[in-house]
Parts: sequence; structure tokens; C-alpha cells
Amino acid sequence: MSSIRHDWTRDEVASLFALPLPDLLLQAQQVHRQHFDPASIQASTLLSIKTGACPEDCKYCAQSGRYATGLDKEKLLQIEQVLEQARAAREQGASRFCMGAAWRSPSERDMPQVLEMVRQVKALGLETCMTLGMLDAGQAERLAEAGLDYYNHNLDTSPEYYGKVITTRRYEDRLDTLDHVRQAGIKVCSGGIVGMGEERQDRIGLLMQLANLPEHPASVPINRLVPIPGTPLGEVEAIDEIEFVRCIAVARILMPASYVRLSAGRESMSASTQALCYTAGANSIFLGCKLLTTDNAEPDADRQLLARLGLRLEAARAPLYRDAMIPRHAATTPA
Ligand code: SAM
Ligand code: DTB
Ligand code: SF4
Repeated sequence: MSSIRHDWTRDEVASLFALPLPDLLLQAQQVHRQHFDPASIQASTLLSIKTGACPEDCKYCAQSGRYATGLDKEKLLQIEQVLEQARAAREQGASRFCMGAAWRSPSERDMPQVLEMVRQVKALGLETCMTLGMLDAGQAERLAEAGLDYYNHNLDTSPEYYGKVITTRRYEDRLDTLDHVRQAGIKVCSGGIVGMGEERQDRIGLLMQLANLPEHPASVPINRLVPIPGTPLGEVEAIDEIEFVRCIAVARILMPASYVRLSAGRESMSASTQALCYTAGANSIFLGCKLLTTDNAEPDADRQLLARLGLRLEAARAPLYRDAMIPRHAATTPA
């Protein structure tokens, strides 16, 4: 059984990245099978509950108010608008509903509405996730009391590369938010973005940071940069797809019991690369036509690809017709 470690060294992680691809994939698959059914994929659906005009300067982001990205801004949505989207996500087969806001951190004025969203989405039988920026300890506790299951807050990149991407909040601020979330008893969802012009050493640094947290995040989103025209990273050359697959495999090996999410960037990814990512241990995706502001793979295309690969969506807590959508006979029975 692969052990859960929090003392990964840079040399160890670099050696994993440098393995011949078949060896890396074999190791990732062995680890994956010790903790998960490799045919089962968890699906979350995203909704932007407050869009654009963000004061932060994250150089990849469509929603920063500092860049002319042509995005339509939207105020905090009403609860009924959120519930309508959550019901649709449930119908599509998502087990978790993730609500994101373009905030540096939630204001006290908005907290009651946000807490009510958690309660009511949860009442639909969906797991809840929120990503609202930095949280203090009290805010994390109130979200936990409302029943929030997951909080997404990404480290984004290595501590060394971080200053080239974001200057308005510190790496330590992110680690503090993750501490508050963990201490409140909410499951941590934390990962990062690759393909922002960083070197492999930064990808190693990011994955080491995540794997050496006091507890591994329950969910680790690996985003491939979606280049947004108008942002400082809008013209960056795309990361090599095999290097991306290596990132997924190394994340799987370092954090054996965590869900590794093949996150943003799937829309422009070939079916073969996605298949390699699942083979490398990715076992979670965003399902739905939209991420926060950009397009995601079409749900029908996802269902077809999963069926071709013999994979199926992980069961949600609520009764769904999901199992009827991907016929059982199309799925491989795990050993
Ligand atoms: N405003 C909150 C925050 O940043 O903490 C929550 C929303 S923010 C959009 C959530 C995450 O989405 C970011 O940390 C980043 O990792 C990811 N993200 C944003 N824009 C992206 C892009 N263009 N390509 C890939 N990932 C992106
Ligand atoms: C995460 O790691 N990726 C998601 C979610 N957490 C909030 C966001 C991806 C955003 C992609 C760009 C956009 O749609 O604006
Ligand atoms: Fe704002 Fe989040 Fe975008 Fe950064 S990533 S600009 S904090 S919405």
C-alpha cells in the first residue's frame, strides 16, 4: 500500500517527472488502484455566482478588473438563480456544485446570502463547494456550520514563480486560508495552474507544496491555463500535452488518496490526451458547458468520451438518473 507522505523532497519529485512515460504511468496507476476504483470519475459543476470586477491582479484571470477582457460583470446572484443551475447540474450527473465569486474575500454584507446558498444547494442532495477568495477563521467556521463540504482555494503555482503571476496577495495568505478551512472541518480543494510560462521546477514546487501540506487536499484541481485575451498571460504558449499528463501522474503519486481533477483546459484537449490523463490517475472533472467564464467540454461529448473509455460518473448522494445515461454495459467492471 502506498503510504501517505508529507515529506516529499524536490529530488524525489524531479525524479518522478523525469521517468520514462510508461514507467511514470505504471506507478501512477498502481497508486491509483490502491485507493480508488479507476473506472469511476467524480463530476463537479461550476457556477460563477459573482462575476468580474475583481480587485486582484491574477495575470491569468478573465475576472480581474485590471485587464480589458470584455467580460460582462454580474452582481451576486439571487438564491433562486443559483438553485435553478444547481438542479440542472444534478440532472446532468454532477455530484458536487461549486460556486465561485470574483472576490478578494467575501464581505460581511454578502455572507448571509452565501450561507443560504450553501444550505439550499445542499438540500438538493448535492455536495457543496465554494471558492470566494481568502477566508478568515470566523468566515470558515460559519461556512462549515452552514454545511459547506469543500472550499476551493488554489496555491496556483510554486512559491518561486508566484510573484510573476499575482502581486495583490501573498502565498502565505493562501496557506493561511487553507489552514482556516481545514481547522473549520471543511474539506480542502487546492491545486494550481500549469502552462503559465513556468518551468518544470515550478510545477515540481507547486506539487511539493500541495503534497507537503499538513493534510493532503481532498481534491486537487490541475488546471491547464485557458489563455484569456487582454490578460498579461493571454498570449502564452500552451504547455506540452505530455508534460501536462506528467503533472497529473505526479500529483496522483504524491497524493494517493486525493481526487486529482483534470480541470480547466479540457475544452481544447484531444480525446487521446484526456484518456492519458485518466490513465495517469485523474479521477475528477468539471462537467457542464461552462467553467466560471469560459467554455468547458460539452456534457454530451464528455459522456461519449467516458463511455468510449469505459469510465462512469461516481454516484452522488441523491438519487439520479445518471446511471441510466452511461449504460452499465459500456463501463468496465473494475478488478
Ligand atoms: N476569486 C477567488 C480566488 O481567486 O481565490 C475564486 C475564483 S478563482 C477564478 C479560482 C481559480 O480558478 C484560480 O485560483 C485559478 O487557479 C483558476 N483559474 C482562473 N482563471 C483561470 C484560467 N484562465 N485558466 C486556468 N485556471 C484559471
Ligand atoms: C479550479 O481550480 N478551477 C476552476 C475552479 N477551481 C473554480 C476555475 C477554472 C476557471 C477557468 C477560467 C474561467 O472560466 O474563467
Ligand atoms: Fe479575482 Fe480570483 Fe480572478 Fe484572482 S483568480 S482575479 S482573485 S477572481
